[in-house]
Amino acid sequence: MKKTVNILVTLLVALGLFSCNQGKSDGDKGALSSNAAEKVYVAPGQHDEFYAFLSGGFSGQLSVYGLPSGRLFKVIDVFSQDPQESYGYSEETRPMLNTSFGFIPWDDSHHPDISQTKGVLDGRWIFINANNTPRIARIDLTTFETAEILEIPNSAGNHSSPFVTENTEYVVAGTRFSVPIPQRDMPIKEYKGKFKGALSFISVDPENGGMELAFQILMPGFDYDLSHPGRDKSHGWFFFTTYNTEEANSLLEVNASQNDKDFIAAVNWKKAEEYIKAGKFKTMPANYAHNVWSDETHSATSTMLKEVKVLDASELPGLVYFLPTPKSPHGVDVDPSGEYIVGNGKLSANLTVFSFTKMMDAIKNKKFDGEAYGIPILKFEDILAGTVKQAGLGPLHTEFDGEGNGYTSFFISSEIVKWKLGTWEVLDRKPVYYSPGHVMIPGGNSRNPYGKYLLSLNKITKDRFLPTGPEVTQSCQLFDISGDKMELLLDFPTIGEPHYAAGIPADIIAKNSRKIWKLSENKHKYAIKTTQEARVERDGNEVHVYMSMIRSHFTPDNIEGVKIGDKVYFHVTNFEQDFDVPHGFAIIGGHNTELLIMPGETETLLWEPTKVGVWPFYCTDFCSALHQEMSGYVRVSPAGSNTELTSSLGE
Ligand code: K7E
Ligand code: CUA
Repeated sequence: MKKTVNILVTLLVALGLFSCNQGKSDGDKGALSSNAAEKVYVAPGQHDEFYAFLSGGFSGQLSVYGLPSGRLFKVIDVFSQDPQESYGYSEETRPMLNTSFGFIPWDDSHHPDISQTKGVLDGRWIFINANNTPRIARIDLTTFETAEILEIPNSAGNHSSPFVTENTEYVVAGTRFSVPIPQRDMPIKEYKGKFKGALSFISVDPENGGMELAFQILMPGFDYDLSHPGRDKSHGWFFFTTYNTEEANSLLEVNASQNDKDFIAAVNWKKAEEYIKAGKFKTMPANYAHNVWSDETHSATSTMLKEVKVLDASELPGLVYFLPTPKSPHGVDVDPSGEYIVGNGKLSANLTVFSFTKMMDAIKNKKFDGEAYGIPILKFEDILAGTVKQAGLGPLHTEFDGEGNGYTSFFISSEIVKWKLGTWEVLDRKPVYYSPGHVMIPGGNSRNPYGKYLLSLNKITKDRFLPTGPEVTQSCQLFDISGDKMELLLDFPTIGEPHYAAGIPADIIAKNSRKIWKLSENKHKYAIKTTQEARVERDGNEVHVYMSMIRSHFTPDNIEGVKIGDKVYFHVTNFEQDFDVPHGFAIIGGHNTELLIMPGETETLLWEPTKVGVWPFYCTDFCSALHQEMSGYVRVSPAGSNTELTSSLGE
């Protein structure tokens, strides 16, 4: 009885119906071993052993940390405008944020995943999803910049995304919300049976990473929450959790929790490829943006694409099977061998683990337990590998250490639980502060995890850090998992709400990191290569300033003849060819941001002067002892005046 009450209280806390009074967490200090500080200490001038890429959640960004130190290196602006690097403000980067809904300067990004070759992290690219306006971004890990963004049509709440297959054949994106496909005006009450979910398979060019929406699989109108690829023996399959198999369209917290079991959808994507080859797809009209950054022109282009190939899972045998999984599963995770598929039922105390071998046997022998919308349902008992019993409350996500152990986050009981694959026994548990979402082990979603550290990405911090008003930081906790028992080493604050993270040994990518851009290879339309080319040109009310920057001046630095009503485009090229010498450019009254321009690069700032006068511009990056001298003036005359357009330096 007491247990039932406890479970009830914990559930109420989770549902936000019960005041969460977890109090100050001094109890865990004793759990810190005396040498924890040593284990996270990276001496001055030394480098961290791992990169960790943390999604920003509602910041729409991706932040780059070092492990074990927890030091923040960079925030990559993916779906959000960012003033530091003028991403989404400069003329060159604005097309990256174009969508079929127009310019969207924000999103909710949850899941970074690093590219793989033969099931091992190769560190070439990292992908991340935009939940709100469905998009997938590819970030180049030589530049740590967003290289490509592909909008996903027929999708809504792009959450079960973007996880990569063993050789990065595909990046997969699944819809969280089912919607009318194609979108149309219809009553919401007609949801059941009429709304559909689309699972998107995006092919990735093995040479340059270029993404293309290869095909979509049309599914019943459930919610597709998370996904993971099969690997090794299960390579060729992809697994998606579902909830709301009730197909409720209102009060989901009650109406979508009716069924004892929802499903994991097992998708045979090699079969899908066969169906595509055999022409069994429908071509649907669509409208979605494909935004590509060019390292040659230092500019982005945005193209609208008009159709998509769709496979209907209800009509194509062998494409999808349903694995009944208790109780509104959230995460689905596949162990390094590809044999075990873990369903994390968020309203369940047990973890359900399926066997890929048993699943294949059941499919071969056609042992089904009915169907849903023409998709066969397998029998729970036939495919069950084992259950991790009473491991905790509210399991969300699992990762693996490559030593035969799984690590699962339990949101409600606020702990990480280590358990053994095959025997399903619980080996260790540690409290975390508080309410973990994902856990991350570097390479934990590949054939080859680096099982030294585990990050717990926590939703709530309460008293863990100095207070900063009503909004307090979210955080990570770093554990050493190299021993039998997990050992808490460090708390560190994060940018935004880190839902998930991806980690990789630093030596895989550090050596490829780009240092400068070669000025001689700069193909930007408005680039200049010598100061002789620096100039101003008028084209109607557009003024184009071809400007260079080098320590410690701009060429030109005096400009006259700009008039009210002009659109002034400063095309600024950084002539430096040394590592770590960016210059900035900012002008008074600018309506966007400064520019921060890397050596060899050209960027453009649009300025529309609103006041007559003589207005200064300056370098925003402290670049040399004479940085404060790096400045200039623009004279702005009234509209219609006949001040001649001129530019000069040192006259
Ligand atoms: Cu569990 Cu969006 Cu992966 Cu957050 S999700 S926790
Ligand atoms: Cu250039 Cu400061």
